[in-house]
Amino acid sequence: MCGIVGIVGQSYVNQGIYDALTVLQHRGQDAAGIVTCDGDRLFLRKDNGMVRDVFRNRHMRRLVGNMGIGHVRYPTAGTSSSAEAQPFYVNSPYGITLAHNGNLTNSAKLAEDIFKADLRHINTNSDSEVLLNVFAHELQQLGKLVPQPDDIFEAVARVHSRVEGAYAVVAMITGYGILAFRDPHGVRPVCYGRRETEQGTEWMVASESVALSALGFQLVRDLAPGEAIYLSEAGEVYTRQCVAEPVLRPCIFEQVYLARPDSIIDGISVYKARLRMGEKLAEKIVREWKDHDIDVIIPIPDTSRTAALQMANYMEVKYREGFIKNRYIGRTFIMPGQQQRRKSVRQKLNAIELEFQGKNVLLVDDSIVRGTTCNEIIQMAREAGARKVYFASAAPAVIYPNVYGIDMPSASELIAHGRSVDEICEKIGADGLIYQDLDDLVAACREGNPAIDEFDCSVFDGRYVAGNISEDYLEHLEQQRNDAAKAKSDHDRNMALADNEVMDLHNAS
Ligand code: PIN
Repeated sequence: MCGIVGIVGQSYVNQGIYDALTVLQHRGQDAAGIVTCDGDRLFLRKDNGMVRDVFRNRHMRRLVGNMGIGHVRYPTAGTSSSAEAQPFYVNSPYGITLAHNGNLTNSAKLAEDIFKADLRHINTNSDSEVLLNVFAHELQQLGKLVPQPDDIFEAVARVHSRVEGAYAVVAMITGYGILAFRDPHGVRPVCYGRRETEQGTEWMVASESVALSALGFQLVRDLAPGEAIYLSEAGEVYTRQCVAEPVLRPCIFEQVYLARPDSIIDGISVYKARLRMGEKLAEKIVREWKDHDIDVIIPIPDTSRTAALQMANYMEVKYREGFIKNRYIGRTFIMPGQQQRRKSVRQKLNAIELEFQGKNVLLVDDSIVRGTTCNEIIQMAREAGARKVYFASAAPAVIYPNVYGIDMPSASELIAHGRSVDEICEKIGADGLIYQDLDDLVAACREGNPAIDEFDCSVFDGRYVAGNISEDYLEHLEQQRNDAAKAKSDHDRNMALADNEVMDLHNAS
């Protein structure tokens, strides 16, 4: 998962993009980048790290220009070297920079085509670089000295016909404008908005509306699936549907956990959707655990708070903050995946014993993925004196890997893969476990926008809405994502970080 932003302003946009990236930081903490355009010159700064660490004063001073794009990256397998921080750049045609959120499921085939048929060179393992080169190639094929909006939209239409998967893209054409587009199923989110200033109107595109509202921009709307928006440097706005049969199938996991609660995605208030998830789950508990003996509902911070609060209201059970999160956590050096995760839970959360002593507690989390943290947290609740520890997940069981840009583990690492609810309950060491039903999750989200027929629920039901997901592809993913592969990429990343200190070709550092 990643965050994207683009601004066409009336004055320098460096601070605005930086601020927007900090607001989108929850979408990716692994790397960050900004590129700005001043006349016919580009200025790029990108590196591994959090936004506040990547951009220092000296970088910000050099990121001049009234338009620019930015990106925050979440680590996915094969994308941890700083050379794969975004935005990416190609010099022909016009000089194009691009950043994206999502995952191209035919990236390997496209990379081959780009090399053999389009005669372009790809220098990283990043599918964003692939996407950029496909777009650049298609725009170049139109052979215009000055690109018009029609040309840009035609190139986007051709990208859609070649590319498979989920992608929300922001790109900048040097000296001309900013472009954003969304895949034909609208799996990943992207919206746009405007802000009036004394000098005139400013435009912004972003992954989530919270980036707009935090900067004083008014949300105009989400991009439709398959739609593109082009904001010229002069501030003209063009939008165009670039696929013949768009269907909106937004990722439901954005509503469950990925997005900030103060965002509105495809017309759905994430906060309200989470309240409704709580209510539906509470209904299920009351239905299925008729004579429950729960004394207190305790959320596992932060995401689950909204749902847990509503559950407590509905069930007329006390709501208490029993775990306090440490906001300042140091790094864990050289520890393999599983061991590191265990240690980091204890560093992150601490129990307030008096909320647990002698009580039957219901712990609520937004989802259970690997199940390692809930195992640890249940033990912590028992050590804090809880009599019984029940566990509730505001999302259904996560059974299938994600192929649309969320960094989920491989199927074999998902605790619910191939296990019944009772088996999972035993494995995490709870006295009872309850999951949200998928129909209820969908209903909780749809209530915010009944015009959405379906969501991408692939991690819960294994149906990949954008199609063409073969067993081979899933097998390849399994190998890429297991802990051993991660350990290797961590090693590669450390080497790349060391390299980066002496070899930094593009960066405005
Ligand atoms: C964490 C949100 N949420 C907590 C992410 C843990 C699954 N995990 C998904 C639960 S926060 S595990 O609120 O953003 O801090 O099942 O993989 O152990």
